[in-house]
Order: sequence, then C-alpha cells, then structure tokens
Amino acid sequence: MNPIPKQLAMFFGVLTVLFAAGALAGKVIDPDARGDDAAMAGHAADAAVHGGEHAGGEPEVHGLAVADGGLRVAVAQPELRRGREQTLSFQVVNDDGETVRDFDVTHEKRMHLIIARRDLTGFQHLHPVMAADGTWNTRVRIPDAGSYRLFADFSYGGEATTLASDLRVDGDADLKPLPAPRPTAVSDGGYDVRLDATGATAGEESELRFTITRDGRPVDTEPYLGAGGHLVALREGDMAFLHVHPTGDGQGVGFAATFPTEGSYRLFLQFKHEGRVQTVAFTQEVSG
Ligand SMILES: [Cu+2]
Repeated sequence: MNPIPKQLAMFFGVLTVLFAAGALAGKVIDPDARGDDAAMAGHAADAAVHGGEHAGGEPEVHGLAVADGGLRVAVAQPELRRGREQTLSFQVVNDDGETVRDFDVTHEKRMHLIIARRDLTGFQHLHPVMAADGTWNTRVRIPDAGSYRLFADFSYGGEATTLASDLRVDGDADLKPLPAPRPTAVSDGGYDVRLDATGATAGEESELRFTITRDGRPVDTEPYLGAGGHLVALREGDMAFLHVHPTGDGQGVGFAATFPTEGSYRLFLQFKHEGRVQTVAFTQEVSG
C-alpha cells in the first residue's frame, strides 16, 4: 500500500471517531443535531479528497484520456477503412455503465467531434447525430492511413469535458513532420489568413488574432457555431486538446488561449464565408 491511501484511511478513521463522538453528544444535547454532524462530516471528507487531487497547481490539460470526470467514451468500431465513407459510432458512458444522453448545448451543438492524425494532419470537425439510445453517429471518410485521435468535446451537467480515444485507418502511414511556424497560411478553400499571436508563454493567456483576406481584400466572416470562428489547438507529441475561447472584439477573429506547457502546438481555425466552412492550420511555438 502506498502512503497516500494509508493517510486517507487514517483520516477517515479519525473522522469516523469524531462523527461517533458528535452523534453521541448530539443524542445527549439535541436529538436533531445528528443529521447536521453527518452532513458536515461528509463535506469535510469531500474537501479533503478533492483538495488532494488538485494539489500542485498543474495547468489544466484536457483530452488525453478515454475517461474523465466520471465519464468515458466508447467507440463502437475504431478500425476504419482508408478512403471509404463509413459510419463512426460512439457513446459516452458514466461510472454506473449508463449511456449519457442529456448533454448541454455548447457552440450551438451538443457534441463536437474532432479527428486528427498523430502527426497533427487530417483534421476533421464533425457534428454527429444522437440516436434515442444515446449512440452518436456520423458519416466519416479518412483519406490517409495511420493512427488517429478522436476527441468527443461536450458539456454535461455544466462541466466542459473532452474525452479522447484512438482510431486506426488501414495501410502504411506517411507521417509528416510538423510544419515550421509561419505567420500566414492558406485555407482549404483558398483564403489567405494571417496569425498575430501575442505573448505565447506557457501558463499565461495569449491572444491569437486571425486576419482573413481573399485576393487581397478583407473578408468579414459569417457566424460559425455562434462566433466569428472556431479554434482547436492540439499539442505536439501527446495531442493534448485545448479549449480556446473567442474574444469577440477587435479586428478579424480573436481568441484567448492559455497553453499549459512550452512546446509546439497546431492551431486549426475554422470560419465561414459565403456559406462554406474553411479550415486553416498554423504551428504555434509556446515558450516556457
Ligand atoms: Cu463542433
């Protein structure tokens, strides 16, 4: 047995003794006091356990695990055929093995599904549809072979959660090195995008501002998922998933991001113009 559970066991042991003493005192002084003591003892135990989990002040990192916050993602068929359109199905299951169905709406949807290959290529952002039994389904076609990460990004009970699981696409993967950071990139539909990032330092809030032009003329984006644009950031190496929030002011499309560590990140900006969603990617270096 390692030292922490032993300490916890002792703590609960002491708590039980205190509670018994309290109950005994309650019986003597006021029969109704017992319930209060029980409730307070419960809160004390809760605080001790949760306090321990968050000790150390680590920056929040999301989307690394198949299970988080009492929920886990279960993918029905994680082996996919390269280049073929097929149905991808998954469920979110709670600790009791029950399928979760009552998700909150975030960015206009109850479920955001992100897929990217391990080398941070092949990005897709899909909105699956939930069946009555809680199974999420979407059609997907992945053109390139390799190991992929699926991110189920949602909110449940007011808690933003990202769960991740592996997908495999058959064939030999031609993995690409991460592109060097450049201030400009071209979207899949031919829009020119410039990124101005201020203060990309680990643990501090950075502002990421994108200016979009086409044929040298500024482009006013249309609302997409309730904002001027949607941004996903993935960390190179372990594909940690960052929640990035639109700032909604200033020129172009702006976001506030807090990168948890130094290193390289791939940013995937999506915006809408003339009814079509554009995707463009940037490499962002973050200093320590
Ligand atoms: Cu989405």
